[in-house]
Amino acid sequence: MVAKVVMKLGGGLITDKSSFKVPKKGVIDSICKEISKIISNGHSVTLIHGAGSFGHLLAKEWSLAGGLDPEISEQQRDAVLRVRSDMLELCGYVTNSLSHHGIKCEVFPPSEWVMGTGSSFDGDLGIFEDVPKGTVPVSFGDVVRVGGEAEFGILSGDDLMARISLELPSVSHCIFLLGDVDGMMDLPPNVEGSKLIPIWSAGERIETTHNAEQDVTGGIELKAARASQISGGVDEVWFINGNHPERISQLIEEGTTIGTKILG
Ligand code: IP8
Repeated sequence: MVAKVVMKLGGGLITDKSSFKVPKKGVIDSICKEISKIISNGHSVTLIHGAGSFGHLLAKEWSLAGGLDPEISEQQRDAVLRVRSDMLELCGYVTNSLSHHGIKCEVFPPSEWVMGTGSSFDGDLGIFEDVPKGTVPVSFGDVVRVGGEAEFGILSGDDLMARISLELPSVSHCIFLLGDVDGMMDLPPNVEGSKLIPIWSAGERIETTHNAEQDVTGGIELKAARASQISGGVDEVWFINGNHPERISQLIEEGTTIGTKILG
């Protein structure tokens, strides 16, 4: 069976979240190598990535998620431009690595085609479908335009995942690649004795720690909510450790792997 895969590289996976604009190039490269394998096996991939320290630190510093604050509007507008340019820079690390592995890609920065935040944003998702066969469309969490006085807001890559996975025809796999954790855990991953939850259904409680100091979007809670929404329309929705990219092929070719399968 040919798989149609929508995949998100988490910001904490591809950047060092606590140090401003430090990419994890080795991790990016090993995932892009895996993507080239998946493409050469005849499957298709749409790629989304998070912001990590290329977006969340400045967005937090200048409260960009809350929209325009007249008292600091000048600094905010400057920060909007910087975050957009930093996100393009991070995306460049991903696309350079894809090219290095012989994969063609097309980048769609949300600042150019999205209006509004959250999963009901406006934007033509058809652009992801219109790329030539074998080309990987790439997009990411970004600062986007919003209507009214707020002027701008933050669109999470998780919202892009939900809309793309549910609205593009016949998506078979929706995969969230996480950093340093095998999937959804029953306790915060840094707590001793925390165990992987192999199958998770919406409504089952998980104990999480969300680092609101670094993260302006919703962390694992938003991801879990979006993932269970997606599982209403896509059969294979998974959280997988992005430090073990071979698990992606294993899931696609063998039907299962180490990770958390999300049910609606
Ligand atoms: O890391 C957030 O995207 P996410 C985007 O996918 C910015 O939640 C610019 C902070």
